[in-house]
Amino acid sequence: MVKAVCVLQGEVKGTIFFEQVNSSDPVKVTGEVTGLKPGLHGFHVHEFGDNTNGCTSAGPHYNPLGKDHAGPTDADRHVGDLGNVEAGANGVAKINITDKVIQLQGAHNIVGRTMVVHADPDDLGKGGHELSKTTGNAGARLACGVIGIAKE
Ligand SMILES: [Cu+2]
Ligand SMILES: [Zn+2]
Repeated sequence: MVKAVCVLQGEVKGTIFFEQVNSSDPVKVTGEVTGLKPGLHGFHVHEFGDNTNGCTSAGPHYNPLGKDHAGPTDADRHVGDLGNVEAGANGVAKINITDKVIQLQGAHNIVGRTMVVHADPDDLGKGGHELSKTTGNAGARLACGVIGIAKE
């Protein structure tokens, strides 16, 4: 079992937990983000674990295979494409995602990269906007944090 954790800091706050048993198993992503506008917010792993100039320094979506941006269930997607989280009327998004593409070990390891939550919905590559195929047109980076190795 490999465990990782990410503390999101910025205009909103959150803590995200990651778990993977073996490299062939899906990764479980749990946790919550608070202080959001109700509705959908893009949620991605970005390439760099660099927050020196805020969330901007995290670079683009983690995309080691050079694919177009898409949704988490699409066959062709960025490794970092986890889709959206949804905040309720209280501004809290509870996260409970199982993903078969991100990894906590091996080739597509996301440990050391940055998790970002966005101001707007991710259109999953289907919005027809000029940014749909790169970012899902998810807008500003509200909060981010580097994914690190968890204590246990
Ligand atoms: Cu993003
Ligand atoms: Zn993407």
